[in-house]
Amino acid sequence: MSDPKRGWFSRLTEGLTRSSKQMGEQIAQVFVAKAPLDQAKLDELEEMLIEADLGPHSAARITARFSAESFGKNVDDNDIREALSNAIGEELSAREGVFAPLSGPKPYVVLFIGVNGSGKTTTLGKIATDLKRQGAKVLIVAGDTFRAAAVEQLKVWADRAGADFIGRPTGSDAAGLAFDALQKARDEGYDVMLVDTAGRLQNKQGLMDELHKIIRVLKKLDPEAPHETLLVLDATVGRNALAQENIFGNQIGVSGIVMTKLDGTARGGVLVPVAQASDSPIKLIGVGEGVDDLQPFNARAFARSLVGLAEPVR
Ligand SMILES: Nc1nc2c(ncn2[C@@H]2O[C@H](COP(=O)(O)OP(=O)(O)O)[C@@H](O)[C@H]2O)c(=O)[nH]1
Ligand SMILES: [Mg+2]
Repeated sequence: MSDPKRGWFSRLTEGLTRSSKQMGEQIAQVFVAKAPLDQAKLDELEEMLIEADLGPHSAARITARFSAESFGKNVDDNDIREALSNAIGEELSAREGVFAPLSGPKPYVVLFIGVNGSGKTTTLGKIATDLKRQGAKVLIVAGDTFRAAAVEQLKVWADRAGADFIGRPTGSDAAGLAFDALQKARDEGYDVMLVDTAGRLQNKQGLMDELHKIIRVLKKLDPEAPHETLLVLDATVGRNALAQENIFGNQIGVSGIVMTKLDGTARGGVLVPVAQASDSPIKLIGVGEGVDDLQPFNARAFARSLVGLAEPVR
């Protein structure tokens, strides 16, 4: 469980420890002694970034940025990490997005999509809790009608958050539920409506069809809805996250990405190629299972954590 006294940055850093420790050791090896920063070393750096799941394109660009950094005479391990984190941070800074449901129209409809186990329900629960703390009127919609356990799990989150909840028996039509929920949210003046969805149906096309149908019926009531479609990706699946981004991004359309489980993986580097490949920015990151373990994505902080540097100075 999360300890609120510990900052999210330390949770992120600890989570990425395996990535950053590995990277740290490799950095030390590559840049050992004070030999000049030659092409061979840059090639090794690029290779190391690829091994850390950053992907060939991002690795090449980051290496190019890194090589443009200037180094003093007595370069040490820390200087190298600083330079590398700068290069990664610059690469990602344009990929930061803001999730601000209370600044938009009401009811602000947020759709959570992604494969089973990626963290949709948990992320929705964390967001609901945060919005309730801010005094918002929140409606949670149990759009994963495929599995009974999914509805139960979401209800627990709703109760804990103090948010209102609308669900139907297993096997009910998710789009019909979403339509009725939006009607209710409008009639009753909700600020935000959070819609959970299934991550798997009988087959992939079935799932895509269902998501399209949910979006279609929401638009009947509000052409702007959903105001946000958050794709939830699990960092621990490594480069599979890229394939998922590709499928959901192309077939459904995504307005922001949430990357979860950065607290427990050596594969957090995959956030970089996902951010590069996606048309939509990274908005939030999950750094644990607890309510407070969801944070706005900060490129610089992420980059520092990835290379094993201490908390950024604010
Ligand atoms: N460590 C960790 N676990 C997470 C995070 N987000 C979700 N989980 C866990 O991942 C599992 C699947 O999450 P769930 O929300 O049910 O995924 P869904 O199938 O997409 O709805 C659950 O055990 C969650 O507690 C995270 O950021 N960190
Ligand atoms: Mg779920």
